[in-house]
Amino acid sequence: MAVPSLTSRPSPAASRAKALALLLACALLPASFLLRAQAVNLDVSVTTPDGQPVADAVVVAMPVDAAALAGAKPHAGQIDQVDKEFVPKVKAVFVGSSVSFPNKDNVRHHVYSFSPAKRFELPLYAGVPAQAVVFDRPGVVALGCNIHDWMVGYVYVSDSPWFATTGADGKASLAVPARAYVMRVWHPQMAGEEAATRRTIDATGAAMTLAWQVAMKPEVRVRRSPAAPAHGGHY
Ligand SMILES: [Cu+2]
Repeated sequence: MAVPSLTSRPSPAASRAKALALLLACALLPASFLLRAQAVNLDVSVTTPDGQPVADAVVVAMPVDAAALAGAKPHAGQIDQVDKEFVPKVKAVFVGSSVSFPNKDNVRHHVYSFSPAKRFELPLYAGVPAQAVVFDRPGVVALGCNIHDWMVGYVYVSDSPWFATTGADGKASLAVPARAYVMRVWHPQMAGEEAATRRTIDATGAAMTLAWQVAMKPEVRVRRSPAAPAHGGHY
């Protein structure tokens, strides 16, 4: 009686099929992996029409195919109060994200917003408030402090998880999956509508450079109270 050998060689046809499968796997797998993992770096600059860099501008990349938003998760952000100012002054978060407002000053703050996208109030507090604020609707949320009228800040609640905020040099960089996007720019002092900055791009290759020129309104600021020196004082 013939006992099948454990080391029996596969038929030549099976060997060829195996080799072909291996070749295919080698050829196709890395390509599909790369396609999925490929990120396109968007290097954005925002300036005024006369070339001055615009800091604190929010740049949003909204996928044309809304299905690309599936699985995007909210995150946790933070806006400090330092020397009686909001730091950063403009904070962009993905919708549903929470933001904490730690008070790093030795005076108390009373942070609030009356903006339709999020009405909230953190009554007079020192240190870190117990509750972070969840920003559950897209839009701009203007922040104020009941004690220090000059304190102004903004939470930009983005409907896309792909966004960045420009630095002092007016530049921002976002890494986005390769696909088509409608880009847009927002700034608290911009003269025109955010919608007017919309631009459709097809993000391909390793990197793209994009530039916006945005006309700005002068910033209207409440003067810091002389009774409220930068350091010390009760309020
Ligand atoms: Cu304050």
